[in-house]
Amino acid sequence: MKSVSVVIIGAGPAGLLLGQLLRTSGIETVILEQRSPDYVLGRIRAGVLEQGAVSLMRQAGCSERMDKEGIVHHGTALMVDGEMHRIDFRELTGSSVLVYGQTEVTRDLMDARAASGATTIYDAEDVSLSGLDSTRPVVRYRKDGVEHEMACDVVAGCDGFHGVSRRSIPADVLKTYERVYPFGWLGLLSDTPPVDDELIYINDPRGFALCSMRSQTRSRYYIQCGLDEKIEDWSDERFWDALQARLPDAHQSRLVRGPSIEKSIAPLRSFVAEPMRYGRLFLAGDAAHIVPPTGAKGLNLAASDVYYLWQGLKDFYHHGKSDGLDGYAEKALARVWKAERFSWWMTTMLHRFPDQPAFETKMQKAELAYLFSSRAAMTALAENYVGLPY
Ligand code: FAS
Ligand code: PHB
Repeated sequence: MKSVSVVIIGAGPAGLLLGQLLRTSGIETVILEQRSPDYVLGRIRAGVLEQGAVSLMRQAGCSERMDKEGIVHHGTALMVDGEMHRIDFRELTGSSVLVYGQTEVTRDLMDARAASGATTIYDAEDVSLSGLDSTRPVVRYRKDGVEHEMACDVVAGCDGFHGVSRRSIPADVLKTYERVYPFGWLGLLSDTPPVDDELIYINDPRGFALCSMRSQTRSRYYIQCGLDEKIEDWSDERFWDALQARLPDAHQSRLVRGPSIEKSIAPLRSFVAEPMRYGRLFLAGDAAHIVPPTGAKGLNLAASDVYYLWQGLKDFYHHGKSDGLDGYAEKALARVWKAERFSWWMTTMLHRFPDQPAFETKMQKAELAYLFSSRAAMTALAENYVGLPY
């Protein structure tokens, strides 16, 4: 039976970043991905990197294009009742974020892995895990109709929310926590210039909106929509009209419309699975947790999970010590729950909930009024947004 040190399930950002970092530490991996490379690259998702994620891309040797094309943002704007309020990350925390799309992060990691000659098996079907409570788990999959199996020391479950890894933890061991929000985000990507130099989060009576970007010529927009909305009912023109109505007056005339490159509806949920480890299986990224994208934490949490797992595996293979792996779940979850809180808080504060009671609306307004009146409150938002320490 073929054997390898670490089998990584999933070639999204978590799996690819882990693979690259382990390679820098001389630890061999095989990645199994159920989809094709084009399919993985076709998913349009996150857009903002914390400094921790930026640093890991540099340590993985995959940062050349990111450092050249990424856009440093020293703040963001929140627009409430037509008034713009800037949160100055640099002044409040001395830090910043980098605007660089997840698609580009994934592409850079894919290219680096291909150049390294490490094995990534795309279109791997029916991946299954066994022996997770032994010291030599076995991973099985089918490729081009042929069944394969691999023995390994460790399985890294980086296969996202719908993957097989979390489902491989016995039901009587796994505990999940979830909140599903009564709305989604309708996102549009267009080759048009952004409406502002920084992101704008909008709390409008018609619903939330977000003006983001991928570059100076490519914009990413979101508007809050009902869970019953269907993408086929949203022409580009209908999207642009709905977005424009939610923009601050000064930005109305600056909105440049253009054909959508991508348009999709994403549901919003908060979700955490505990423990993030079962025997020799370690969950990382969306396989273990989901946040509503309002706080731009999803991709960044995958990065911090990967950092902790990389450190634990280095100790295991280089020094024969397992305390890094034994402490992985607790350490990762401590940061996950703080990001879950921040993402829930940003979502609750900036969205209009269907049939929102008047008291909740008053609470939202008081929360926002306090935020903009208090340096301490704005510093709290800023330090969570730029990323809490690993
Ligand atoms: P991913 O889901 O990216 O990757 C998992 C990989 O595993 C996939 O390629 C999948 O094909 C593969 N896989 C699944 N099951 C498998 C199996 N059985 N066998 C083999 N492979 C398997 N985050 C933000 O910060 N901002 C955003 O705006 C944002 N928008 C999002 C929109 C959507 C629709 C979604 C779903 C997520 C969004 N996120 C956003 C979060 C997102 O960026 C994730 O946090 C990020 O993709 C996490 O990366 P991974 O953990 O690698 O999971
Ligand atoms: C994005 O650019 O896709 C993006 C940015 C910030 C968020 C969510 C999404 O909070």
